[in-house]
Amino acid sequence: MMKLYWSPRSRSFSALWLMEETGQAYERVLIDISKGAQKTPEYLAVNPMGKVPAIKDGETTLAEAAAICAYVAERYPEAKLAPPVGDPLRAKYYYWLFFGPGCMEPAMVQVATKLEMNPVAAGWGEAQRVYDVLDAALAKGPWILGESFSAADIVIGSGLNFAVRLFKMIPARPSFDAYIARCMARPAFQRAEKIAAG
Ligand SMILES: N[C@@H](CCC(=O)N[C@@H](CS)C(=O)NCC(=O)O)C(=O)O
Repeated sequence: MMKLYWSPRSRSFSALWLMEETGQAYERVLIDISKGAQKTPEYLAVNPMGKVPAIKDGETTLAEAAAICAYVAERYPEAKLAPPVGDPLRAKYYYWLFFGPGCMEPAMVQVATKLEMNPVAAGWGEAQRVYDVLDAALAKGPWILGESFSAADIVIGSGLNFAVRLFKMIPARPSFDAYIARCMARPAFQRAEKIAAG
């Protein structure tokens, strides 16, 4: 059974939501980051970055929420969390999986810390443009790839839920609010929220 290392009220939420979407049994291992459990030698052997989430599948360990989304989606194809290889949607699926940690997350941190960056040097450019691009992509919906929900929605939906709804780090927009509401309506999201609340 796959193990998920997680901590309440953290970025582990996306991995919890993901595992709940698979419908597969998994074991949750609490790594309480408020108590420093992420820096023990045992946990650093799982994720040398000392961050949650991480997973263990047999002898394989993996961290980074978006990488976990990509891996688990392929591990459990019956959950239909990724367009199959050869499907034209696969390109956009990769785009949004990488857009999360590559553009959305650093833009959020930049806005929260009021850090001035040269937009040409910053890989995510300008935070405003990141939100405009997301806004345009989500305007139609219901999901980031259109009709089909995928693990990319777990990456993008968790990020927007965190930045817009929970921490109000970036201004709400109608497309963001509607998308977050659709994510929140999913039973797997609701189960993950219950677990993540600790
Ligand atoms: N890039 C990582 C970030 C994970 C991360 O920052 N996790 C935070 C919790 S939200 C953490 O483990 N912090 C504990 C620490 O840094 O000591 C991912 O996307 O999974």
